[in-house]
Amino acid sequence: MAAVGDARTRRAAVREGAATERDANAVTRADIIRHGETPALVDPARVDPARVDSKPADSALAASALADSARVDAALADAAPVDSALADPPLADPAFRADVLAGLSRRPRAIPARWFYDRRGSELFEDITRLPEYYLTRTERSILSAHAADIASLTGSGRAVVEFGSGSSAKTPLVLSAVAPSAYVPIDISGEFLRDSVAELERQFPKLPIHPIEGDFMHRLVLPAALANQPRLGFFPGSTIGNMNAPAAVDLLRAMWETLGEGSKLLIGIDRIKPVSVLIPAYDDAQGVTAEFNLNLLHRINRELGGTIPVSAFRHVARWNDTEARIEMHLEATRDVSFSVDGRPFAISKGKTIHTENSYKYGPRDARLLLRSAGWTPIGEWTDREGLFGLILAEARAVPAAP
Ligand code: SAH
Ligand code: AVI
Repeated sequence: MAAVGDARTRRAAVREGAATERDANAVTRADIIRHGETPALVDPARVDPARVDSKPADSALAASALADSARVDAALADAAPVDSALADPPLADPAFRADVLAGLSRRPRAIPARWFYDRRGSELFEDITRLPEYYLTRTERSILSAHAADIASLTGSGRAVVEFGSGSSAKTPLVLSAVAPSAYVPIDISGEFLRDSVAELERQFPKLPIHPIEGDFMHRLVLPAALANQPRLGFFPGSTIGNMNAPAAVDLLRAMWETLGEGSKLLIGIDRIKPVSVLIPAYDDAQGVTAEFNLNLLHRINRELGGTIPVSAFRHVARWNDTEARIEMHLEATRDVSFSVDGRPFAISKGKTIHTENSYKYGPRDARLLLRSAGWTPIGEWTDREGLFGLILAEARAVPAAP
């Protein structure tokens, strides 16, 4: 696992390199569009109120946009050495505060998994992807490498590639090299990490227009105007769709359909159901990296929301829920604990948990049905020799009337 110091040094180097090597065009390409900024990402006219129940209230969104703005301004002015920049207390996202306070107040306690991904969380996820037990990343990469030409023959070239939850964009070059895209739009909630990833991609693809978007892909998006009239290919790797329950997954896939438009294609990675003896170690590895990833959520709450959570009083738990076909991650109190978050008192008894993540697994037919439920017709499917992981190419078609 990379030490924090090493990662910081590497990222500082990436930033410095990007600053000195970018040409004027690259500087433009590296500018990140934030959720709610011009060009608007949320198109209120297209938001279906029936699907926004779990979204932040308007006031929270407005406050969130302000906090985002301040955070990114601070990041853009980031000429200071990385260590001193990190010494500044991070600004709290009001949506994070609202989700944590609500999640600790309800029973069972649960906090949405998207809040794992602050900078440290994104770095820890990268460490997870290199673990021997975490078969998902290397398997999906091997499928992509083996079938890039088949995929490209079905997608054709010249599409704008829009990646949802792009993270380090580590798998992206495999796709970009195969499909000769007209543009690339990475979307991620983890802004600093997104910036670093884009800087690396710019070096590898110096002529490719890149339009990064920092934001929550659960909200309806409007793509940058530069993509108007360009055919689109959505890319949603890593089985991130598995971190949503079925209704949320269908909502997201439908929103992607509408964002990308009829005739678009979607290349999506979906992890498959397999023996528990393989699944549990993937989410509870011997080195304890996944435990650190899970516990980082508590550190983040302490850092950003003035929390007083005694992190050492919690342990990482990964369990298979067979009825729901999902891995669950929890943080279990190992003793009775009391703490406050944002000035509000909480208590958790020994043995009780905070549910922090679901990772749903799908059989091949289930995965295709999930896509069809949202208007995506599968047109290609690839897997590895052991059938651990599925990669599906689907097309956005108008759904025919039922017989
Ligand atoms: N696509 C990469 C990373 C997967 S990790 C891969 O296949 O390895 C999941 C990524 O999705 C993280 O980078 C995280 O920051 C991002 N993410 C999670 N929830 C999100 C949300 N609601 N909106 C935008 N990005 C999100
Ligand atoms: C990003 N997502 C698909 C990962 C997963 O496998 O559910 C997140 C993760 N959680 C623990 N390990 C990895």
